[in-house]
Amino acid sequence: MKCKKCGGVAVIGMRQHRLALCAEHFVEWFVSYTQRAIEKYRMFGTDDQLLVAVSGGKDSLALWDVLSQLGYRADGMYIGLGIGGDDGYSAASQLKAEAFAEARGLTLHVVDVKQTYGQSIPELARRTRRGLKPCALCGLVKRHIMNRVAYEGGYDAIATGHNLDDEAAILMQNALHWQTGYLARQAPVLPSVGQRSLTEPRLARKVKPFVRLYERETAAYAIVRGIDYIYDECPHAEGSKTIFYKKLLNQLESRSPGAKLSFYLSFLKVKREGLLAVREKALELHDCQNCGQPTTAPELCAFCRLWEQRE
Ligand code: Q46
Ligand code: ZN
Ligand code: ZN
Repeated sequence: MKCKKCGGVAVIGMRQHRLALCAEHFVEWFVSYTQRAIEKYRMFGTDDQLLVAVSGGKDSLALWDVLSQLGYRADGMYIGLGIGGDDGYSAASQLKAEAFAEARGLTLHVVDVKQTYGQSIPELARRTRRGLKPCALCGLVKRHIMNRVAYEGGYDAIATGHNLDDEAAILMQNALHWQTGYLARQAPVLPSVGQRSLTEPRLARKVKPFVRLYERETAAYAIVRGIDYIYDECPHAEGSKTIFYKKLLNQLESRSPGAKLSFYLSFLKVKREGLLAVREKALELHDCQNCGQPTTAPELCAFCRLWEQRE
């Protein structure tokens, strides 16, 4: 396989783009493809201060690397979930995130859930009603903390490393059940919600600059760039529906290159054309009485209720 640009040895072939590239041209292409997505979906501009949600994995570290290369002002945020004990998954991924930031002189905010709120995610899950699975709480906790850090730090947007495989798997899950509410809200950019003033959104805008990139491409980018990331998945991800749908989509992709990309991009097109117009009820938002984040609940938000009911 030869690089389409220089004829050198290609390190990756991307059948959906009919494109094979050498290491140098792949990095160049990857960075500019991300920049084009940022512009196409009007994610943010050079004046915006970004907060990158960093897990220590390939996608989030690759994203932080690309945004820094493109000259955006991007700080990182790592949330210590306390999964796997002292030398388990969370501890190991934190080390990767910290080493990445330190080597590049970047700012990383670290919030440890147990130190801040008293219990790790697995402990909290064990103590809640019926012993919920950690994943049922983890998303809610991460969203809350990300919003808090973004709000307190005056960040304009939270950037996450979701790639096309993530988005296509979620889309498949939602489309199989025609969950129109979720489908209407699935997008490369989620606008901010509830503003204290025009410059201080209470729920920060969320952006996903890697939505058009396949997972194998973000992995290849991380490797070519020499990024040291955590290879292991969170142990609680094992057997998840998302992984199942990713495998299904990859089978489809191998029979029909480009199927994943077209599935997702066609969805966005159909949505733009109004086929999925859902009459959204105007959500009435209040400030949570405890933390102040906007919530549809009359008193406490779901996050604060979680910590109330744990005993
Ligand atoms: S980190 Fe949290 Fe994931 Fe682990 S506990 Fe589940 S939701 S699987 S992205
Ligand atoms: Zn080349
Ligand atoms: Zn609250």
